[in-house]
Amino acid sequence: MNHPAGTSAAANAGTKDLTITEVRLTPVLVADPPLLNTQGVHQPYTPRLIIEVVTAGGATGLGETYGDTKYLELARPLAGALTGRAVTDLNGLPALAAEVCGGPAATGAGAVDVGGLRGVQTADKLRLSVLSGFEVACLDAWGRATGLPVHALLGGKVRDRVDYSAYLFYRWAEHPGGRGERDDWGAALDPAGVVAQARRFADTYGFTSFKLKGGVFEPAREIAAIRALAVEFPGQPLRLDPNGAWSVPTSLEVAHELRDVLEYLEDPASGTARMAEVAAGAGVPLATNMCVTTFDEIAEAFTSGAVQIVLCDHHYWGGLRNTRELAAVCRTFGVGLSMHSNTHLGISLAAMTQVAATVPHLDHACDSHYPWQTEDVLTERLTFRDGRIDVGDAPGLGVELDRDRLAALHRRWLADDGTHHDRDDAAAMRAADPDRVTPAVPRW
Ligand code: GKR
Ligand code: MG
Repeated sequence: MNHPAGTSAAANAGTKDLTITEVRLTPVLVADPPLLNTQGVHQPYTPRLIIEVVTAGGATGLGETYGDTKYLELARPLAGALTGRAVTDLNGLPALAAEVCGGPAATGAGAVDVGGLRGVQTADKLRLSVLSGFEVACLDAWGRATGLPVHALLGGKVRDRVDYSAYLFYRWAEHPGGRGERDDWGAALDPAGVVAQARRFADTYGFTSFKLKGGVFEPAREIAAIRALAVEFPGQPLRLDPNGAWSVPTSLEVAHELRDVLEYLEDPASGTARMAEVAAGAGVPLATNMCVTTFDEIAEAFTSGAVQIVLCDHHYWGGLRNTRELAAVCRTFGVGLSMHSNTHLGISLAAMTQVAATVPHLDHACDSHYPWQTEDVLTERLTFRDGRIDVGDAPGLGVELDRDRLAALHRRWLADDGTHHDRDDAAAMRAADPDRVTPAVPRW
């Protein structure tokens, strides 16, 4: 990498030529703890892509998205095609991406494997995830150049703080073979471990709602963990998300067991049809970030009553403005809105916070993996206080890139033999336990 120094908002303020002169892509590997899910375990390092969009006026906007190979392959042609366009031309981005990244036919139409955690994936969805990072970078550059926060470019904030929930995971104390970075969280494999983890989240960050990633152990064990959380945090919102690991009867059993304490049950079963069957008898709202992750999937899910809450995610939906469009559709249908998170850094957290601040009926605290990521590419990490992040009025996203940190995480990516260039939780679990068979869905 050979980057010019300086992306400070102050340096960029007042520089109004918004033509894009350069786009820089920097893949990085970020330390990730051994968090468990129904597919397997997080690898010691996870790939992310940092995007920088530079304008003729000298503003540099930051974006972040998935860094796996299939995303990088789409990001490279899009980065090349952006030069000469204006950062304000956001409505032109989807057509440009379709043109230069290839349509579904060119990139392999239909469902492709995605590790079972994100629902059916298509080339369109991949492209939207790539596009989202560029849209955020353009908005950041535009905001820096004009002195406006991103939320102002989206129409203005309706709240000054965004609520987040604690994202609890069953986890091992360390990665198999002691690989990767160490942390001091210890193992969480039973109700007591989950409660201890939740207590630390509450005491450290002030979170008042809690989501447990489920689908790891047999449902009775996960029911016991939620019950233990309900005793420790009476009346506080609790969520359980097995990523579609359960059959319809199992989903209904769990829903009946926990309906007095759950705020919502997230993706108990896989696919819209099964979710609709569960929703009909669950007695607790169902949320999803798996069966509704694109506009095409909305009609069937909403008309069949399969979901009562959609977890928006600007990476999935193609950016901050599409997230607002999703919010409007949800509002129209009386469907609630929450926010999904995957492993991410501070640029994405800033983008999530900016868009969340502009959506009036974001009725639930947002998810964020961020507390699990102790490394970042920012000069200053974002901080949760009372479970919230303040929505500032600094230009753009209001965050600054630390080039040394970016370079260090990029060097790790360069030095990697490819093992961590593509997230694969199932492979990481097989490496830890060669007898492990990747579970079929439904698992229970
Ligand atoms: O990081 O293990 C994980 C999660 O399972 C993640 O991959 C999911 O996308 O957090 C996500 C979810 O809510 O389904
Ligand atoms: Mg989920």
